[in-house]
Amino acid sequence: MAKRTAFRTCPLCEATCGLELHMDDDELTLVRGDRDDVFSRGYLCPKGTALKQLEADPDRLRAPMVRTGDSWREVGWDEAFAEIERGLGPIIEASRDAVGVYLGNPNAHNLGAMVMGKVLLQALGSANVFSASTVDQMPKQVSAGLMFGGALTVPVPDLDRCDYLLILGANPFASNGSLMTVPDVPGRLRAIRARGGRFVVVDPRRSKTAEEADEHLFIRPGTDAHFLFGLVHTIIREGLVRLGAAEGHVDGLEAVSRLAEHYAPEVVAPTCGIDAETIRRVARDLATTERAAVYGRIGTCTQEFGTLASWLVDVVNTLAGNLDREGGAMFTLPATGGANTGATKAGTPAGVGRGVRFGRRHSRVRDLPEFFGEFPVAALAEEIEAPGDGQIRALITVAGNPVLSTPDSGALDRALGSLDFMVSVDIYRNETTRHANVILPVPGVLSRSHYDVALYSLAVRNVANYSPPVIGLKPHELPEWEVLLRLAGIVAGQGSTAEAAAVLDDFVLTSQVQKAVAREGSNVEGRDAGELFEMLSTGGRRGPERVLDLMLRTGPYGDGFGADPEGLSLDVLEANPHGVDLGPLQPRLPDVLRTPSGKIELAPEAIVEDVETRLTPSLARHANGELVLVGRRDLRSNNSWMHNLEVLVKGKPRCTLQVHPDDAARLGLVEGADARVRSRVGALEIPVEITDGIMPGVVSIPHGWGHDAAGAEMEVAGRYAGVNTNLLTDGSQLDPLSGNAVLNGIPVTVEALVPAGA
Ligand SMILES: Nc1nc2c(c(=O)[nH]1)N[C@H]1C(S)=C(S)[C@@H](COP(=O)(O)OP(=O)(O)OC[C@H]3O[C@@H](n4cnc5c(=O)[nH]c(N)nc54)[C@H](O)[C@@H]3O)O[C@H]1N2
Ligand SMILES: Nc1nc2c(c(=O)[nH]1)N[C@H]1C(S)=C(S)[C@@H](COP(=O)(O)OP(=O)(O)OC[C@H]3O[C@@H](n4cnc5c(=O)[nH]c(N)nc54)[C@H](O)[C@@H]3O)O[C@H]1N2
Ligand code: SF4
Ligand SMILES: [Mo]
Repeated sequence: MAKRTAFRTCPLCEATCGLELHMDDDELTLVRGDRDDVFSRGYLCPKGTALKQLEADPDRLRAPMVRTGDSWREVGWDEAFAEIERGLGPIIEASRDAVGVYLGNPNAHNLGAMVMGKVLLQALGSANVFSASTVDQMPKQVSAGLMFGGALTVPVPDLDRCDYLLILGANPFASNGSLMTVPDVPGRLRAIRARGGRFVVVDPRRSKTAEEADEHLFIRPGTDAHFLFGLVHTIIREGLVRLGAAEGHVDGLEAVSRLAEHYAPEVVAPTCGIDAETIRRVARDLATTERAAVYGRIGTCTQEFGTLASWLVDVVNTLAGNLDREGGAMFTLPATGGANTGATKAGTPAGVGRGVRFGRRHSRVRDLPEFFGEFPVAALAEEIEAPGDGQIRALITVAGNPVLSTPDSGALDRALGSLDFMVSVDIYRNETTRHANVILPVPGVLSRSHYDVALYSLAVRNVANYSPPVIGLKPHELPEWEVLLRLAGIVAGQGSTAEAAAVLDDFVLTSQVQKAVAREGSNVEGRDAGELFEMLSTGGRRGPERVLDLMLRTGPYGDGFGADPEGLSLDVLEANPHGVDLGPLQPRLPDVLRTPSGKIELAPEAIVEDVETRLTPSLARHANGELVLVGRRDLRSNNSWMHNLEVLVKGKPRCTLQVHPDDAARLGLVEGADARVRSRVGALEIPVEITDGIMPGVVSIPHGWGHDAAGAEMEVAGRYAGVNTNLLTDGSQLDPLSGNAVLNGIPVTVEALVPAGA
């Protein structure tokens, strides 16, 4: 076989770039951007090329590992599963809630986990489910759920047709975009300017995206909701409300007007640090530019008013007539169906659905409500540590590193050390998985298939692209989805054999088939479920592929699309290795809605209450000289887990404390020297980087660092350890509407460790 070229979608971030992989037998020798990819057209970033080093990384786990005390040994799968049955068995027997689960970010980029991961949760039946969502996008899911009726009914900016984009709390030049699936963000943002449009960035830091923008507005951390309300106030006061496509589909406009009265630009300006005239100008630009959109991301979510800011982004989009309009903020129609397809029950008017409900359960210690089936991860440590009925005594982590990624992680680190049993499905022994009793490794990127089930529902074009595995599994490897099914077999009491996993695999397909057959207008509606099951099973497909094939066939393009009368299926995608373009985003109102009223709920009750009880009173807060901490991302990072690749971490240190020159002078901080940073919950020491690219009164530390934990085995990361900023973030600070952690705007004090001039 020797030399060959293969194509696949990069699974490392939300941008879904097509990669051209040069292979020599099973060895990856070169990574390039796939110029024929229908979506990315050859774009890639340094992480994409680092796939080569990731595949070859000697520290990546290749066999299951079992820990005894401080020592680890490699074992076979049978022994690893037997150890897990021994460890989890008695704990489950006492209480299912005693086994917690934490799902990390890479699950969202993993076909096997997306399709099969749920079975593990169902089989376990524990209330104690946590994920990275509550240190990330939960506020957006809550606001979208309340406004539009679905957790993934999130409008995305129609980037390629937009002429004015207001970006808050996002740095897509570094992150490559999030809740906005789009390869080559830099090129597409520059294209807005090239066609005479503009983009404006609101951020307490002058990020790379801000540098490239037409205008950058420094904003005091945590005050996006105030600023956005200032826009709403102006749009209403100046008679600029145009509902456009949303006309006739909106409830709650009056309530919003009433709330907005308190937020005149002059009133919010001293709170958010953006002057009143600028607020008016931005509001007018948004309302009068034909094709305009507001987009907010991590800085607007992981903060004190996360849900309110996320909600207001879409309120502004709606009032300015930019919702569901070309070049505005639009809804997707993903090929795998499910969310956003607009298929309703027979006899239900378009847009009417069940909506969302929260708080069906509450966490044991802090009584925090559940959102979309999970508890805030900020509550994980206390649920492990506080004794009593329902205490978590065992934990399963899948693709997560909460010891670095969740607030007050010093407390979580200690809590994990006190568990009776822990299992991690992961590719490294890192800060989190070092606490596990058993680590189950999964095969590398090249030996798994890929399809972005989650991310295509947020893509700025409707696309579908399937990547088969590039190399085969080695004899001792199990695909990740099968590892998850075998774990599910164990917690279901059916054992961890391949046969038990196969039964669960069939079960997943059967339930999906039954749902499709029962769904109005699903194009297999009313068909014989058994026949359909047989049809999908021919050709030897199993596992996630088989389910994906069903999703595509019964999805909105399954009946035919464009010039293709056959319709989408996995066969079609296999024949199109560069992907299938399903066209630009289309108007979706009202079909996309799922609210009980069938309307866009502009003023949901919970949101109105939060505005009245927390946001409006906070208008009295002005800058008081206190320093606050925010985060940032670097192009060459991926949260906590790609720091073991020398090509990405070498060069000038990236884990630094950014400080404005005025603050540095006042505090006696010296470039390159260490400073001590303290918050209510912790302290750390970190080198200072003085830059006028950050607002006075604000300091910044990136997350995902701090790789000096004893017992982790990531040699390169250990040499570039950095410090863990989540030692400073405070687990008691949550956005109450979503349970999301507050990771930006943390009050801190900073002192020089080596006094200036010493
Ligand atoms: N202060 C602060 N904290 C933050 C953030 C912030 O902006 N500021 N951002 C937050 C955000 S947005 C996120 S998403 C979270 C991320 O939080 P987490 O998901 O907890 O952390 P990651 O660093 O993504 O860790 C991913 C884990 O998955 C493993 N892994 C990688 N690939 C695979 C795979 O294919 N299969 C399996 N089974 N494991 C794999 C890695 O080894 C690593 O252990 O961090 C959050 N934390
Ligand atoms: N290279 C790289 N790419 C990534 C990741 C990574 O770790 N590295 N992580 C991926 C993940 S999991 C996610 S969720 C996405 C996140 O994608 P983005 O949301 O684009 O994340 P950041 O690059 O951290 O940009 C957030 C910006 O918010 C600003 N900010 C902080 N607080 C506030 C505030 O209160 N208000 C406003 N307006 N701004 C504020 C910060 O200064 C920062 O510039 O990136 C993804 N892509
Ligand atoms: S931008 Fe994201 S998807 Fe594209 S190559 Fe980089 S890491 Fe991969
Ligand atoms: Mo994230």
